[in-house]
Formats: sequence, C-alpha cells, structure tokens
Amino acid sequence: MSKKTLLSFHGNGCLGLSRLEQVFDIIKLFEEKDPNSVIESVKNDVVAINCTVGQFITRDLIETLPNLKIIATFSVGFDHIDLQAAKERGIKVTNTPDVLSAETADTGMALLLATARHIAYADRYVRAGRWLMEGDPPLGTSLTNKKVGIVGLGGIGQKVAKRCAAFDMDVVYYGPRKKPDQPYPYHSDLESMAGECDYLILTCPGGEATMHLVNQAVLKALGEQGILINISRGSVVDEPVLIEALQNGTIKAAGLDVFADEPNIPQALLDMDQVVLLPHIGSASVETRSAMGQLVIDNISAHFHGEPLLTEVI
Ligand code: 8YV
Repeated sequence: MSKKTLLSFHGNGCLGLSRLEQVFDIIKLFEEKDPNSVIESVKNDVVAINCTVGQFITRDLIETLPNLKIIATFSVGFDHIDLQAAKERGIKVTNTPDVLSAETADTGMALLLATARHIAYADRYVRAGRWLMEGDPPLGTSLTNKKVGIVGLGGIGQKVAKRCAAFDMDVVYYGPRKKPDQPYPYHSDLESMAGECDYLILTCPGGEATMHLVNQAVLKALGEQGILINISRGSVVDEPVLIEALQNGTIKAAGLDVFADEPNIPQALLDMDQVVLLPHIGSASVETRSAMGQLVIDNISAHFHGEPLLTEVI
C-alpha cells in the first residue's frame, strides 16, 4: 500500500516528524527552495497539512489539494487558516490549546516585569558601561497593587490572571462575554476598562473579530502611565497608532511578543527604550514545544485511525 503524503510547513518543534515517517511520505516544504512547484508535484497525494502561525493556509491552497483531509496546526491560534474553505470541504482542523497556556502566560509576566521594572533597559544600561559612568538608571513602576486588565479570558488569559493575582495585582477582564465561573470583575467595554487600568495584557485570539481592537481611544484611555503587553496577535493592535502613542507619551511603555508583519518590526519600535520586544516566543520552551508537537502527531494519527480528534477546531 502506498504511503499517504503529509505536507509539512514546519519541523514540528523539537519533537520533529520522524514518528510519522512510517505512515506518511513527509514533504518538508521548509527545506525546499521552490515550495510552490513541490506542492504542484504532490498535490493529488496530500492528505494532511502540518503548519503553524504565519504559514497561511488559504482557500487557494486548500482548493489545490483535492484529497486533503486534515490541517493540524502547531499553535493554539488558527487565524492563519481559511476555516470556511476547510469547512466547505469537510476538512478537519486541529490546534494545540491548553498545553501552551501556562508557558505563554509566563512570557506575558516576563514582558510585564521587563517593561514596568525596566529589566531589558537595565541590562543594556549595565552592558554599555552606563552604571559606572552615569550612576543608577531611572526608577521603574510596581506590579503590586496595580490594576491589570486582561483582554480575552480564555486558557492563556486565565493563567495570566492567576499569576497577576499572585503578584497582588487587582485583576479585571474584557471579552465578548462574561465568564460566570471566573472570580474577576467583567467589563463589556474595552475603552472604559482601559480607563481604570494601569496595565493591559492582550491574550485574545487574532482574526477579524479582534482586528485593531486596541486603537487610539483604548490607548488614550489607558493613559500616560499605562503599559500595554501583547502576547496574542499583532493584528489585535493598530501598530502605527501604538507607535504614535508611545512616541507622544499617550501611554508609557509596551511589551510586545507579536507584531503586525512578523518577523519585520518597524524601526520606530526598535529605536524606543520604553519598549521590550520579543521574537514571538510565547510558547517557546522545550517542554511546551514538545507537548505541542506531540499533540500535532496525536491528532493526525487519530484522524487516520478513525479515532476522535484530541483538540478539534472544526
Ligand atoms: C506559535 C502561537 O504556535 O500558539 C500560537 O497561537 O502563536 C505560538 O505558540 C509558535 O510561535 C510556533 O509557531
């Protein structure tokens, strides 16, 4: 019996794809110089896609693959996949929720600490010999007793909330609906919540529903002592408006793990000392990336064994 073909847009993290090699011919697109011509040559054999954030699984691509049965993304987010096009063809889509929530929340806390307490700036300050020459750097601001607004209290948001509460912060949240099982006060209006908060942490999904949710009005409400942390998607923030708000002091600082056009970061952000920038490492630990990779493998295997999917999106 001939093997099925798995089109792989990435290496599945540190776990790799070797566990699937007995069952699948694996096309490692990320090693190909001309991926489009490779896709063209195997299009009739492809039954599964393994992809991640930034690798756009468009309607065009889906329509090019007549035998595609499952798209397994190595991410909790699925805004890079045309779900409607997949749904119309009855193609299954799976993601990697839960296993990365704690890690991503930790990244959010690291960014908040690094930004509010000037940790990244202070490191640059020491290395540049400025402590010796200029004395102590400017003071940071506390986390303790500050009010933090979490935008999107899903799996990651709830882990962030728990961590903020442990830092003696006052936690409130905004989202499309109130979560009755959550102890934190709910706000149905982001701008008015931002007006009450010292810090805003974005943990909501990307996609059309949250596009540029953080706009000029929200940043103005957050105010000149406010700090914005983004561990969700670059699309959630109107990036040029954020840059302007940082430049003119509408808000104080920002900690960003995600950007509008990764891995391109506007020079204006690179030039600012009050901004901490990370290369989208929210889930990037050996443990978490292994668990995500395992979930990708388990979902694909389950599908072809006729078993229920572990983490089905559609
Ligand atoms: C990526 C993420 O999966 O899960 C998500 O939605 O944004 C990240 O964890 C990671 O960058 C691997 O591409």
